[in-house]
Amino acid sequence: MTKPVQQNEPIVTHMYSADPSAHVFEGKIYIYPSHDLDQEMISNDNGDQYNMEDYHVLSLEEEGSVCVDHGEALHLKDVPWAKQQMWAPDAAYKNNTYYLYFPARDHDDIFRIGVATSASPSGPFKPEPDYIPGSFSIDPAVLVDDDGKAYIYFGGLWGGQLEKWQTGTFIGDAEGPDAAAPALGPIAAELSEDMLSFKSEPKELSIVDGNGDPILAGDEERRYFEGPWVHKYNGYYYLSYSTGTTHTIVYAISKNPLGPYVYQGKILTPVVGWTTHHSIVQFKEKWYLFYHDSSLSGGADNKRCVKFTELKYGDDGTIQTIHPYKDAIV
Ligand code: FUB
Repeated sequence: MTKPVQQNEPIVTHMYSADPSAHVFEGKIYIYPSHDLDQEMISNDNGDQYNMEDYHVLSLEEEGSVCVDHGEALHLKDVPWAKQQMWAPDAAYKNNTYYLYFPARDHDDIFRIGVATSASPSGPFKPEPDYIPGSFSIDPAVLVDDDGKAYIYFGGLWGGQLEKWQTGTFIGDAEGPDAAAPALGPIAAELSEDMLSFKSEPKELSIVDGNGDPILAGDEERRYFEGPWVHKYNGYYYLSYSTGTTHTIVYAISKNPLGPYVYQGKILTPVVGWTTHHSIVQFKEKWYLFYHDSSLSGGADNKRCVKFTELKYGDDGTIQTIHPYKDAIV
């Protein structure tokens, strides 16, 4: 890619990319996306169409620069425990090491979360031989807090199998809660010092409304679906996520990384395509939302493209809702 990238444009067009996790490492914005394959797949609620096999790391020197593809950073064939579907990853830096966290189905078709390490933010990453003990479901996101403690957030409904873990073990035919019951929340755990295992037992995060009442499973405009991301702003932890069936990125805040989180509002209105997935990062004086849509492929669910746009806060810490196509014809 040799063209400078502007806001709300695909950051790369030589391949399909999705699920961007953006971080500032070594003075640049590094983006850890999924790599959607250019193949026709039948779309279903199980997510079989997202049949990805590897990760490429991308980077931007700054807004308006050319996006660099650093090449393949990890491939399915090099991960002994993984069978298929390398979905949304994230990266973190600690102990002079870069860590890539990624979900995949194991040889029993159960989603687990693996970790791979590198001395460089662009990889290549060397996977641990087994998945993180006790891990399950999809969409890991890692926050290394100001005090050095690291937290991992994960979980996704439907193809992400979160419903199947409500008893603590995998029940293949388990359904989600009734519409009037509290929704399932994302799962969170503190990571060990070496970042390779859970220090604390993974626990479900509580997301409540302004009265302290849990968001209900039938409240599809606000309930958690997948794609958690936690960032800090003015001393608050902001948990943002996709609402799945209503295709919106929303957020909730807390004074504690492990919640409870109080629902606030919408960050991103629906994009072209079924899935919506994002990350939020500060670079120099600005905050950015990285997101994806399916505009590059003309709407194919499994062929998405990563974009970014500026994210702004109100004086009270609320995030201004972003309408990505406001002045554009898509
Ligand atoms: O890319 C595969 C899956 O689609 C991700 O894990 C979800 O967050 C959704 O974007």
